[in-house]
Formats: sequence, structure tokens, C-alpha cells
Amino acid sequence: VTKLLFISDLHIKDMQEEKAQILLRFLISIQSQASVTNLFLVGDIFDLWLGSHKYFIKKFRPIIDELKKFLAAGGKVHYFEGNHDLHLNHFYEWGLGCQVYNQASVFTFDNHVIRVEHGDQMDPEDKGYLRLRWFLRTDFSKALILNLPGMAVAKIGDIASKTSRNYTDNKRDPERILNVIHEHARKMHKLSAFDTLVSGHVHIRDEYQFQDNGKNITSYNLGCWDDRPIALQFTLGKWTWVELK
Ligand SMILES: [Mn+2]
Repeated sequence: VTKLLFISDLHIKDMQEEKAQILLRFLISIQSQASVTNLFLVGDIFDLWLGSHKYFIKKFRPIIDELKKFLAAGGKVHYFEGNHDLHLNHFYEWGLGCQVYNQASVFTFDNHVIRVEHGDQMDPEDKGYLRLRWFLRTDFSKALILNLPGMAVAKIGDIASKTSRNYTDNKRDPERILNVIHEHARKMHKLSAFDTLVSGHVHIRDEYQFQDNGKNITSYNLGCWDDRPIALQFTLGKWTWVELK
């Protein structure tokens, strides 16, 4: 049996938060379920994590420890960088043994093709953010983020994170943003077919079905843990939402 679990947009600020504790309980619970083979972290798990600084590792140590145990037990962790957690490969991939992605990736499980992406590139109208995204991923920014002291990076990141929140404040116009992700799903499916698309970022939990070439396709958006802590599960060909407490 293969069981996949997807979470995103927890935006954890510190370990004292309720959602940090819910994440810990979740990570502990999946260690004892041999059926859970793959955990997908679909971005913005932390409200801020840049590079491989000790500052972040120390701050979020309990989460790292539980991820380590899941990995040690043979679990696979796929970490998609969001717009609040980036340049993760030094620590998460080369250090811990997760797979880190900075763009969409496609997987096949049980003959089911799944496209996964954080979703911060879905909205072509979001020109301000797309420019910022490009800038943060240049070699120049990457070198700064990796080499400045952790505290300085955290300070700069906090300011950037407050700015980028304006771009992603979709609650004011949910109709428009839902339309954006549905159009994105249709467009991406035309380019390269899949059965299911899983994204996050827009903070609106959503399930959308459409047809292409007579096939049923589903797009899921994982929503945001501030609304309800939840995971999306895929096992035995079925998708279900799992409420977390
Ligand atoms: Mn995001």
C-alpha cells in the first residue's frame, strides 16, 4: 500500500503556536503508520525559513527531529519551496535527505499521475510578486541569503514576508483567484497530462474537477492551516481530506 500525504501553508512562526504542536503530533502519528510512504510539504510550512542557517534549525528543532525520524524509518519527504521558505537544498536535501523542489514536479503512484507545485507561479497578473520571486532566486540573492548571519536574514525576511503577504491576500477576491487556479490547471494539463494537480499558496481550500479529452481531472488547493489544519491524502486510488487536531 502506498499512502501519500500533502500539507502546505502552515506559516509557522514559532514552536509555541498551536499549529506547530498540531504539526508535531501529525509527524509523530505518521511515523507509526508504515503505510505512509511519502510526505509532501507543498511550501510555506514556515512563515520564514531561508537557506541553511542555524537560527532556523534551532528555532524549529522539534519539527526537524520528527522529520528525521520519519526519514530514518524509510519515509520519503518532498519539500516544495514556497515564497516564505526558500534555498532549502543545503539543509533539507543534502543535510536531512529530503527531496527539494523549486518548481512544479510530476509523480506517478499506482498509475496515477500527480502534478505538485506550491502555486506562487500560477497567477500571471501577479507581476510584482513574480519579479520578487525571480530576484530572490538570483545567484546574488542566494549568496546573500546563505552567507549573511542568520539573525540578519531573519530580520530582512520578516520585512519581505510582510510585503509578500500583500500579494497573496486573496480573501478579498476569492472568485478571481479560484478562476486563476482553475485556468492554470487546464492550461498545464494541455501542456502535459496528469490526473491530479495539488497546489497551495492561495490559502483557499478548493477541489475542482474538469474534463480534458474525455478524462476527468481534479485540481486540489490545500488551503491554509489558519482556517483549518488539514492534510490531503491519496491512497488506493482515492483522495480524501484528513482533519488534524
Ligand atoms: Mn505561498
